[in-house]
Amino acid sequence: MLDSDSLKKTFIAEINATASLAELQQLRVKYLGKKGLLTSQLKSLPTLPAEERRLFGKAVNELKEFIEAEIASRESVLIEEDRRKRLAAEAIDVTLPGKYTLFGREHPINKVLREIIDVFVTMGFGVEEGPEVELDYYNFEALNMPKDHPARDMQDTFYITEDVMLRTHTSPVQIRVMEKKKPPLRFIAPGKVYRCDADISHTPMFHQVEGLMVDTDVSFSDLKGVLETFIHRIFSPETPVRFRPSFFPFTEPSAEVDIGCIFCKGRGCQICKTSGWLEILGAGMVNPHVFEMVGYDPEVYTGFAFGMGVERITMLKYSIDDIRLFYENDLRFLRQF
Ligand code: 2NM
Repeated sequence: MLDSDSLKKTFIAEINATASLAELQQLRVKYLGKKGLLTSQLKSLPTLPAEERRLFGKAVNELKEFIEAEIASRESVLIEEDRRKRLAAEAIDVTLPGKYTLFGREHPINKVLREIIDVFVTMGFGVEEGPEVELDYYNFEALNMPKDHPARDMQDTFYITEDVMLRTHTSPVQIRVMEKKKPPLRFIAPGKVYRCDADISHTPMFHQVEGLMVDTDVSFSDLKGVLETFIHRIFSPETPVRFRPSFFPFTEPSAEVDIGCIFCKGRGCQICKTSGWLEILGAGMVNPHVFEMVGYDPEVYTGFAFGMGVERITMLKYSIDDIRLFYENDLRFLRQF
């Protein structure tokens, strides 16, 4: 016998509990499928007495239509719910901050180094490089600084062995090039150098550019012309330049080159120690003894040489008061250049 009412009640409870289209499909199979509850009810139809058959058949059909209609309406509810969930998950919040890409940029020291190289290349100078781990002979001996020379005390050297060290200047590159090539020569040697020193104006590693020009008639006025041109290109064409007598073992005569203080315009301030001038370069005529060391005849050839610290020039160019800022990797500093 068909208990239409209890079957209907069970069905209503079950359909209300369905939470997905998959569950609804399972329910459809359970009631309306080939081996479903309603189909098996209809199988008992031929066994019933004729007068009951009509009523029973009608009840089963009504229940079937009811179930089909309920499933169809539940299906549209679930489809709509599904769509809303999918849209909510796909929603884009256009008020969120965007993802942005951080671009790298050239370090200020490399930027100024490149500008310095460019000025000398424009004046016809070549560019030469050499090892950062250097022999005593190239770093000191050939530059007229023998082992007992007091000038060696001026440089606190990082020694690796007694005869091997981190180069304290790029001058050894000039020696190596002169050993290999005959004059005329005109080149600069940019690169890293090392000195055991650390405070607001010294780092254990810094950058230098040294230059050398050798020919049969190179004069001190050639040196002045080249360095004045360099300074006027790197700073401004109005920058005052002054050459002041000095001493280096590898040049004679030697000079230190000053520019008018860019902070006080020459009036005198704390930075230029009230002198109105700032030292930016060392230079001179190559000492004849250095030429002898590389096999050049000092009676035939003359030459000028100069050297500068790239960090110092960068600090003056951009009014930076502490050299350590270059090597702290603080992006707030590095992004300004
Ligand atoms: C300086 C100042 C003066 C210099 C000399 C030489 C060499 F190898 F040719 F002798 N190279 N660099 C030189 C001269 C460097 O730096 C302050």
